[in-house]
Amino acid sequence: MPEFILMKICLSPTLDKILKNLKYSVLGLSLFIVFNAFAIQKACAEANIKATAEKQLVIHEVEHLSKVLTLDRIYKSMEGPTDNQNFRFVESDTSELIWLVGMEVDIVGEDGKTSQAPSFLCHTNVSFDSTKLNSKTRREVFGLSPKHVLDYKFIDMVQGHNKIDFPKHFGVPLLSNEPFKLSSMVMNWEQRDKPIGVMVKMIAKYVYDRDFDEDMIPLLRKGSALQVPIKKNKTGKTAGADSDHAGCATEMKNEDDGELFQSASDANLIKHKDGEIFSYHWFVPPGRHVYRYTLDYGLRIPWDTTLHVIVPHVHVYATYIELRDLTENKSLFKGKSQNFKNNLGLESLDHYSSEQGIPVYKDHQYEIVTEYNNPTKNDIDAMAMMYMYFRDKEFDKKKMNYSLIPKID
Ligand SMILES: [Cu+2]
Repeated sequence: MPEFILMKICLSPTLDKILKNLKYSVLGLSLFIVFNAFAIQKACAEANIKATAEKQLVIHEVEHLSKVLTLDRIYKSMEGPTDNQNFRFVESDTSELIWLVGMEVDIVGEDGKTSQAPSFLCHTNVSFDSTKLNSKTRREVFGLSPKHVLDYKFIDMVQGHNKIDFPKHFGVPLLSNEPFKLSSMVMNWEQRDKPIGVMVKMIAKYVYDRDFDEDMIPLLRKGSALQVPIKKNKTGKTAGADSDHAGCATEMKNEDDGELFQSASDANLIKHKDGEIFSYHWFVPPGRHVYRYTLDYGLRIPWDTTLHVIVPHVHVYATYIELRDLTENKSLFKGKSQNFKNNLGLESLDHYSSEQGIPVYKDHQYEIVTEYNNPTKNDIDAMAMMYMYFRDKEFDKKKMNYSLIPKID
């Protein structure tokens, strides 16, 4: 008990905290001082060292609530009510360097406080707003070359994975008052008697660069998705299925085994160089199926570097998602997923986070593999993505040019 109080006081230099602690512990502390003066001196000296070190770990949080989103019927993945808002970490006219170090997303009730089922979350993401700060200007401000290409989004929180903390001293460099877009979607697997209103609460964690004596390690985020080729239907038209996929005309052909699949939405179709159409949102028939996809442009990194964080995204009934280095024929990461007991949503999904990281190469070939085990009699929709954070070999805060920051409304 005395050690705890002592440490707390030593580590809490503000007067009000000291007084508060003293108020509740004056007797214990007095006795402790009388009998342990030398020990206090020594412990305080140690605590001061800790306090100095702690200065480097002042993590600020900014909280944001979506509008109320009403769930009045079944909404599957990617079909639920959404909220789109503008977002800044710090409301200020002056810009300074901050580092995003983590994020947490929770579902709450209409009061903005009461916890609701995490399975209502489809996704929350934060992206750059190029209409307010275009990528060319942003690169110049951050002192980056044209080969340093940012993905549109820089953080995604998804069902089964609603919290991420980057490894210690790693972060994504941002301007404190930079304008971003914040987008959230909820979903609902159950038929309900009454509509339910929920809000998405997002807490972003950041640190000020000025609070650090040593340099943070910059992270660059790149997302990669498993894609499945879609075969044109008999009319020559390539299209996705309707959301209820009744009368669906689109066939997806897995080239490896000739099995036929269906695209789950028109919005996620991608035309490849050879003209073939792919989708990263598809239907899985009943039973167990493995899908593999070689990433066309590798990991899309401009340098050989290390991979420190992987946040995967799969839908319910996925059993795992894996990243493989095909050049070296080895598995780099395999994340297993777990459904809720009632099978209505993803309860958990392994992620990867490491200070040491995994060596990755700009010229290697990589593959994403996933397995879905569909126990129902119907097709279910699927995705398999990885949001990866690489050590950024180019960013150097000494090359930042704040004078190039345009006036942003
Ligand atoms: Cu998805």
